[in-house]
Amino acid sequence: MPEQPVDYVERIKWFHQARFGIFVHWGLYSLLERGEWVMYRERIPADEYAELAGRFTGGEFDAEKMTGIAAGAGAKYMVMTTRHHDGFCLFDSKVSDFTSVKTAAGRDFIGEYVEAARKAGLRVGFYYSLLDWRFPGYFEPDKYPDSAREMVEQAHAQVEELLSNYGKIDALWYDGGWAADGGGWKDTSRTAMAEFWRSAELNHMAREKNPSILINNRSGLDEDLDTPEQHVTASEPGRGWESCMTMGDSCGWGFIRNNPNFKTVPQLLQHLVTAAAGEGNYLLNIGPRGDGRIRREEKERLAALGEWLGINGEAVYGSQRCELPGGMIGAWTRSGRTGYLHIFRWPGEEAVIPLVAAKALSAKLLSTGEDVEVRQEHNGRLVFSGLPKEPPHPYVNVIRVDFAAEPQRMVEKDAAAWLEGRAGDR
Ligand code: JFZ
Repeated sequence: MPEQPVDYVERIKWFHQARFGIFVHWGLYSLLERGEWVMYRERIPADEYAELAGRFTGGEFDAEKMTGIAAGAGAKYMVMTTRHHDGFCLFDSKVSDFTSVKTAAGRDFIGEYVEAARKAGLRVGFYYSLLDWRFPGYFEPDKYPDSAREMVEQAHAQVEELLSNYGKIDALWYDGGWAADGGGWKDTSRTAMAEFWRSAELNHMAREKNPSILINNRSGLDEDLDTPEQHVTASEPGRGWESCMTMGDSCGWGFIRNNPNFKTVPQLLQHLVTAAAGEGNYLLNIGPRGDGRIRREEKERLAALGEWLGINGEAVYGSQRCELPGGMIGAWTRSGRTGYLHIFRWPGEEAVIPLVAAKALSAKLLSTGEDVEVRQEHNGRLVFSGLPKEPPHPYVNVIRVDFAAEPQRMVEKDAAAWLEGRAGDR
């Protein structure tokens, strides 16, 4: 008898604890160094593209190194492309020969990834593209209905393989459920998407195989997780969400040779903190080279994030929403009665947050470990004083504040009361 699906609140606990994951886009396209859409974007014929498999040996792909880099960054899970829109599988499949196991590499990279991730204490996610560009039926389903049907059947078979052959997988990250540009799909709604892929059936099977799995919203059904892409936007409270992002320009998740616009460490940290402040997760992408090596720009940034999380992790992992305003200087996260003020723009010796309707008992600057003087003035103004003139940590500094009650934002009696110093009741 199949196990019963596990209650949502229970299933999603680890995800809320985690807050930070590493996404990996790697495949044949990585060899061409022009992003993961290169086959379609450049209209490379299927046979010509398939020749790349003869060169894809992954000689430098080292799953333990990769998962070590992720764990060192302070990430708690990973999501790796098991196959992207080109249809090339990094796992062993009975229903396809277009895999790394049956071509030059002769390796099951997904198996290696799963084992290494578990060893490193990371949760394991699978990215799986429903669509496969090699099928004419994807682009012209009316003209090639058999091909379209085959493609859908292949997806069902492969998701089943992925959830059968690698033990317990924590997250299933669908992608590519959408209708092709200019293709034969008359109806581009999410309902039509879910009908085309038979997603209800597919996800039912997934949950039978693995009752605690988290499934994202990209098969046309909402399932467990929203997936804002390249921006950090919170879903409504109670709903799981995860913002995925590239470190470089948005055009490429797979390796791009010269990618000059890498985000800075403070930018990445602000995204992570903004996600944590909205009770969501940050899934930050890396795109290894064709041979599997991870580029220096990514390693350096991930190491810096890990260093920061080593000091400030308690303000991020398992974070809750906090009502308090961040003012000009940053954003708040919370854990019960403890508030964490993440300072993005260091104000100097004094920092002020207005409209705080809870008594602050004590405060501490996490980057130095020093206690911070804190007092409360009219209009709920919380004033931290005696701070260092210059930011002690170059990126983001966190002040932890222990409050006597859950830190709530003062409700203003009327919009002008603050002028008299009587914004709220406290
Ligand atoms: C998809 C892929 O096409 C892309 O290659 C990458 O894997 C990314 C993570 O996901 O791209 C998308 C998917 C969804 C949107 C935009 C790009 N969207 O919802 O706006």
